[in-house]
Amino acid sequence: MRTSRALSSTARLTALAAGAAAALTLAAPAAHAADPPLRDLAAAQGKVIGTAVTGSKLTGTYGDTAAREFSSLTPGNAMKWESVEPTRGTYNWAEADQIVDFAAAHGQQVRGHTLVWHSQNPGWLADGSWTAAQLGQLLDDHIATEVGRYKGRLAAWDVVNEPFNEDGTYRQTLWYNGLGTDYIARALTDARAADPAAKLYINDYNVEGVNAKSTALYNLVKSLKERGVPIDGVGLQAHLILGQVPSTLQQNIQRFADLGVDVALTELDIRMQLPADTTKLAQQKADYQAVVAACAAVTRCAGVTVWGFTDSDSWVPDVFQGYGAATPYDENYRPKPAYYGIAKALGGSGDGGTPPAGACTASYSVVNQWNTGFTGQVRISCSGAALANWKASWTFGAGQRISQAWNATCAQTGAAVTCSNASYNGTVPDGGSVTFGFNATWSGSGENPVPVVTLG
Ligand code: 9MR
Repeated sequence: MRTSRALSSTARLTALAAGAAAALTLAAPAAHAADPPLRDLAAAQGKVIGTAVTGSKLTGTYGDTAAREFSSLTPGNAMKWESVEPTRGTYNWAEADQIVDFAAAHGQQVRGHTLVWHSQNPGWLADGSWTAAQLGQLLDDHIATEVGRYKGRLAAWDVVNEPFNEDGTYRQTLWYNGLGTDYIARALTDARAADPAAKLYINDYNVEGVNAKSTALYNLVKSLKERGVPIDGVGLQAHLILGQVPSTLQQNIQRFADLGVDVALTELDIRMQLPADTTKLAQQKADYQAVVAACAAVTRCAGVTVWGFTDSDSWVPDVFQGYGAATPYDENYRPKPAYYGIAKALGGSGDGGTPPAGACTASYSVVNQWNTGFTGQVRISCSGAALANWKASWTFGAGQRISQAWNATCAQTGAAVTCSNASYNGTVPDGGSVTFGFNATWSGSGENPVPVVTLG
């Protein structure tokens, strides 16, 4: 499924740029309020705050932020079967090792993800026709090899991922079809044998609230406990939609805790329809805060992991067309209101992330794209302030050139673009906005971050 991330670069450009968050202003908000980093706030509550990461990105601002803010890392893809054993018997541990080493260097835990799943399996495994005995042996060997490799270095493993359908029946997978429901107990037993110190989890999505699927998971965990099968925790992935945090989240966490297992929110993101605006970002802050607060309220909730900390490293725009902006940082690593919602739920002040009163701000979005170009739009909005004449500037990605503009006069020197008002729209009143647009050609082949627009 790596291919799903390898969308055409123009599609990717749109996916990224369409999520453009509001950018700057005449009076810049501080990048961070007085609160300490999230990992320090979480530690004070006895909780872990984690993020999924991509190994190749762990340098520069991405690496600095991952290290500073988070106390746990989950490899987003690096430990999946197709990543570690693409060809039978040929292993590639490079990215997984890199992430585990990075975590050790920064005093972070690692959640292993994931050992037994129906997706992201190598072709040789997924397409093979195996007897039950062969399949069982493959499962045993895979777990012994991978868990054994990181023995003593990982805090937890998502041993079994996504075993249920929405109605609470078992998902028909390679494993279920070949081995029956017992594949789950077998995988957990194998994992315990390979690393007795790692906490062993079953992880699934749409199990955050009390519903048929989470009740099936509950019944499974209960019966595994009764049978003495090693199970230490449940992972509630929490791929949520704006404004739809389940009202039974805390109650659901509590019922698993009462069974005698830990609970972790393992893949939190909260997607919204693009483009983002201040109202949606404020709702997202409230949603993030509610989710993290539900975990903070239950002693056995170990912590929360976000599924990518920046909108530039999120699976959402690739999979849910028109949706994105799902993480706590924007594409340029600026904390969004959601970041402050997390901080607040972890006992911080949560102050920050909202533009100061009396500011004019500009946001950039791509509204259309084609093979060789795209149409962009910039909206300048004022609240508690006004503009008489405006000028909006940003830096294009490599290979992008403005070819035509409307409602503004634009010029480009190198990658620097400056647009100034037309004769009829120089005034942006308090409480009002002005929008201008442009066409640009595009010949780059890489991903371009969303430009930050500066008003002056
Ligand atoms: O973030 C992962 C993305 O890069 C992959 O393309 C995708 C393929 O299914 O898997 C993503 O992570 C998934 C996770 O492993 C399990 N829960 C759902 C996540 C989002 O798809």
